[in-house]
Amino acid sequence: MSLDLFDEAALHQPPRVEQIGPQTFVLRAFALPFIDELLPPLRALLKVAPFRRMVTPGGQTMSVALSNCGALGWTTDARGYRYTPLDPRTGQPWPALPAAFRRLATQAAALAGFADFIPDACLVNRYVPGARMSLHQDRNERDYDAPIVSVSLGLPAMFQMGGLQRSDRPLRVPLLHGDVMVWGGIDRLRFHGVLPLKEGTHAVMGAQRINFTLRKAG
Ligand code: MD6
Ligand code: FE
Repeated sequence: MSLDLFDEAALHQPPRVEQIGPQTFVLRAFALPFIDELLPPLRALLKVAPFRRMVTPGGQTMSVALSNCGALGWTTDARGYRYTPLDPRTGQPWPALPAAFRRLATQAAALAGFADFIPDACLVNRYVPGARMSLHQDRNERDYDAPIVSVSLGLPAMFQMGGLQRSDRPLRVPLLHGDVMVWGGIDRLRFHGVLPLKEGTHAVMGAQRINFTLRKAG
């Protein structure tokens, strides 16, 4: 992959840490030094477990397409949301969590004050222009002590970080290629979502945003 001068410069900046809640942090450009180690395993896992649009228990087909890697993968269907060890499409285990994903997650979590984070699940989300994620809480994980580490690649998105009540007015956080969000502790159950993705083409990722969130689910 070739970098333009801007990317090349960004690669050598210290991480810019923005605190947007008591235990919520945006680590600007944190994933950029990892990109060359992230993209080949990402492509490989998507061959084994391609993106698919899942149906919510309410019967809506999600605009975001999903895949997973790691010991557990998040799925939804008419019966509800849950983590499963097998890809329901194939009956096979989800692809292994790539080592670079795990390293990135552990380092990002540490920078945000969560020592020794070892993820066992990684949900991979694909947004094309128009795709969105409505406000939700992440509450299918077994314990809420572990943080969540979320990596944004490709087109910019407007993330909404709400409060502990659905009715709390969300803060808008623009997330760019390489940004990493970490949240946990007393912020773990905050409502959040993503506004509809704007049209565009990203130099590295094309006309899409890929987000992956690393969790300890089991
Ligand atoms: C997204 N992310 O950024 C959707 N959940 O595409 C999430 O729903 C999310 O980024 C929990 C923690 C971090 C996240
Ligand atoms: Fe979420």
